[in-house]
Amino acid sequence: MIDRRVAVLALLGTLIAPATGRAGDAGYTLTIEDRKFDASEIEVPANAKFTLTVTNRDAVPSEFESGDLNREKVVVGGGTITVYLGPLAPGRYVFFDDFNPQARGIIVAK
Ligand SMILES: [Cu+2]
Repeated sequence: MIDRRVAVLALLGTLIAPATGRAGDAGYTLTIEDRKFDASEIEVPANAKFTLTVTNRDAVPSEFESGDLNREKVVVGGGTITVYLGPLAPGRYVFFDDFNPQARGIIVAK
């Protein structure tokens, strides 16, 4: 019963996703390794939606956080998250790992 529900939800997810307009959005990747962001600076087009895929190669959890972007999302050790962002006005948007705040990076929208 539960399995069937999960299957239906998964199917709905694949059907609904393209309708949101996300499918054609540009995608960027960010890796957390040795408790640092790679890359620490990402350039994106201003005024356009995009996705940011964050993979944590460390064993300890991280939290992708940005007051500038109004986002906060845990990335478990070995895990990957997708963050939906934009459209952003031209500018610089700082992000950091809230579990290790020395790890910082910036998104530059141009
Ligand atoms: Cu936080």
